[in-house]
Amino acid sequence: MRIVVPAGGIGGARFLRGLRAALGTGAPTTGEHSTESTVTVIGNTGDDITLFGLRICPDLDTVMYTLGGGIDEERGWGRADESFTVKEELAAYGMRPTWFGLGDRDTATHIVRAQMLAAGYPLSAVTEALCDRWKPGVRLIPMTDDQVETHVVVDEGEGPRAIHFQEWWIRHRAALPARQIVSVGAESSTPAPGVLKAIAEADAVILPPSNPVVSVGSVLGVPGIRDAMAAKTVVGVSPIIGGAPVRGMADACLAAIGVETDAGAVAEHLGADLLDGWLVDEADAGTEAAGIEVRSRPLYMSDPAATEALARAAVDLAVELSEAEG
Ligand code: FO1
Repeated sequence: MRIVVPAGGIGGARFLRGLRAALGTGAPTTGEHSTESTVTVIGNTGDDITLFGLRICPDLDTVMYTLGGGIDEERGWGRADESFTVKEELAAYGMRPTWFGLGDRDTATHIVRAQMLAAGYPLSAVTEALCDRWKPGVRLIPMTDDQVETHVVVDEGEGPRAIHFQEWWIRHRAALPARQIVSVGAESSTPAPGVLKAIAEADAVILPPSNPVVSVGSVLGVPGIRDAMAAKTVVGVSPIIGGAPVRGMADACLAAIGVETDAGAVAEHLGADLLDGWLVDEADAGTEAAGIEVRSRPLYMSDPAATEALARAAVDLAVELSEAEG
């Protein structure tokens, strides 16, 4: 099977580990794809930020490290066995910002990326080069090679102002009410090379339990991607269980766009023209969303076996629905 997955950070990366196991693709050791199944990940780049002359791509790196075996499991982002000496030295020079967790090992990734971008390589080529080392066992393509950044409009009393998503997310823990979430540059961006082809050739598209606004939403916001996906069988996994996000602060993002933090409301937000199937947790059994086949099953990715079973269930539902569509 050829599966395409628009993915964001931690939840999406963990789901992809289960999907890779469920399909038996790309064992990271050999880096080879098994002949029968492939997974193409369309990575969110809206989280990207330029700091200290480095281009940092959190969601691309989280997928690459998680599937390549370099992730810090406890944090869910950045490298295992990490240190923060460069961060401390920058702070000693009075460099701003100090709120971003710039790891020493992670900095090597940012230097390679900054150097290749400066040499004129597009982000998709940089990502391919970085993945040559990590061998994630999936094909990882950024949603676009153009610069698209998620900025958040907040008002701390002196009137509305936009701050970068990372500042809102890390410095303010998304606690500053977001009046608007803007994907700066999205409207003039184009899908990266290979994105539309991968979608056209896919047997199914699976939306992982990533943030539906700033991760999956950002990918869908690149002109052309949502329409291409809507033409395929699409199954999503709810990132909301029992009215709360499983991890992260998707509720703060959903509030910003006026969508209720509810498994059914997120499915309806994504739209029946896009979604064919939607997996919700047993806590949300009975959820209905017009025009969408909703099924309930355990959604917590509590261990690798549970994650693989969840991914298998998503694939099975996609096969069932695509056969039903005929
Ligand atoms: N998330 C944090 O909560 N605190 C951090 O200091 C932090 C640093 C960081 C560095 C590199 C990287 O790839 C990700 C990092 N993240 C951090 C996660 C990042 O904010 C992601 O964009 C979110 O997890 C949303 O996907």
